[in-house]
Amino acid sequence: MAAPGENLKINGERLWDSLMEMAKIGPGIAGGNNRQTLTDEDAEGRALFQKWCEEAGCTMGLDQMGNMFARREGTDPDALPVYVGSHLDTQPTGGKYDGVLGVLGALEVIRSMNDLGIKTKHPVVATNWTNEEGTRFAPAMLSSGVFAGVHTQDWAYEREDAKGKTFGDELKRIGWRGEEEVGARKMHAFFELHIEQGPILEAEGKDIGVVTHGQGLSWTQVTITGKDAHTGSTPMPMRKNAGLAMARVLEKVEEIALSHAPDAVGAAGHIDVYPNSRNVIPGKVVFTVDFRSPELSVIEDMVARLKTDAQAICDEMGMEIEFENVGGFDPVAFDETCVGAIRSAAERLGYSHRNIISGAGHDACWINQVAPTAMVMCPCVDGLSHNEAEEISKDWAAAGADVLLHAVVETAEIVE
Ligand code: HGY
Ligand code: MN
Ligand code: MN
Repeated sequence: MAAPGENLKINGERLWDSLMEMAKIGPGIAGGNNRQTLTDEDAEGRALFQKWCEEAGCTMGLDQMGNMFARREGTDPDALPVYVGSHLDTQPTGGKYDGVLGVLGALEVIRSMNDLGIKTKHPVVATNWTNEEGTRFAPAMLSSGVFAGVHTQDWAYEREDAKGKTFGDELKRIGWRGEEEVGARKMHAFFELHIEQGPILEAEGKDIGVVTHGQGLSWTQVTITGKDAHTGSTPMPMRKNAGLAMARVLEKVEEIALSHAPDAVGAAGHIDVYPNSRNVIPGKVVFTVDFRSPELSVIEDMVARLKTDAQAICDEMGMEIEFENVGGFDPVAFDETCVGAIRSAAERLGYSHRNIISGAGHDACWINQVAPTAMVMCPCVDGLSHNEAEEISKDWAAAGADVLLHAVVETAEIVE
């Protein structure tokens, strides 16, 4: 396939302006974003994305999980499209770029193709996947998972948030449930631009991460049941303090992850304490242990040891414990041809680059099961993400989108 000339570049100012415009929707309290999935703010962001896509001449498709597909026609309407995108939903204390850079980077690719008068054989489709974060409705990457056949749509629709609202009801409430069958669309390839969400690229002074693999993850929800009691009048030996048991289990989580240093990681980000009253000993705690590693055998070992060690702690303290897997996926190896297109684009454009394994999960990890898929990453300041202070530079964003443009246009086959 003909490769684009090195002079083909996106419009970095326009991309940055679009990022800043989208960041105004669902603002956080410290300069980032709180645009959680299926909220009114999510709906507002979707409408803005659709408006911009239609202004760029795209036609918008919408499936029954609310996944958005903005199609730019190719010269061969029967050719399978090249999809490119990420997610617009954010963490409650999220940054302005996690996911959003990939969706608006995809839009910028289409806008630049229009400016440059580029024709391709394959159509190009800018994509927004619903509920990548999995914060409000677990698990993460829910809708790309349904698209890839990993989850059923009925199961996804029944996912409940902390207030007992279901995914299906909320999707209908915000008016973004489409009619298209989820997964019916077939792809020639899928590309995702994403911030690294880690410190490697910035520390090494690299502009581009060529993502060869994504590490796997496992989310185990743990419920420990002790006994509510008065924090003042209950003698220490008589207590069944579920909060204390959790603290001992979380110490084990740290120990287990460190035993597989340097690649494995482990923590609990979701913790609910009941009744969560200042003068009541917690009778119940529910928390989710997030283990990750590039090696499946390591993930399996960490989860097994969590269960053994946590059960022993609760047996000794006379408490009940339950485990439930609430999400996860095996480590992924991305498509070598697509990864090659990313790497040769970075070389052609003169951007410094290195191979990298994604520490975070992405929609690309599921789409990799149904289409040739690859990711391109840009650095982020101090490797910080899932924090309102998440920051990137305009140049990093532009370099990532330039590489995305080249990989997409090459894969979609330029028509002279
Ligand atoms: O959990 C993840 O890795 C992604 O950010 N949702
Ligand atoms: Mn993301
Ligand atoms: Mn995220």
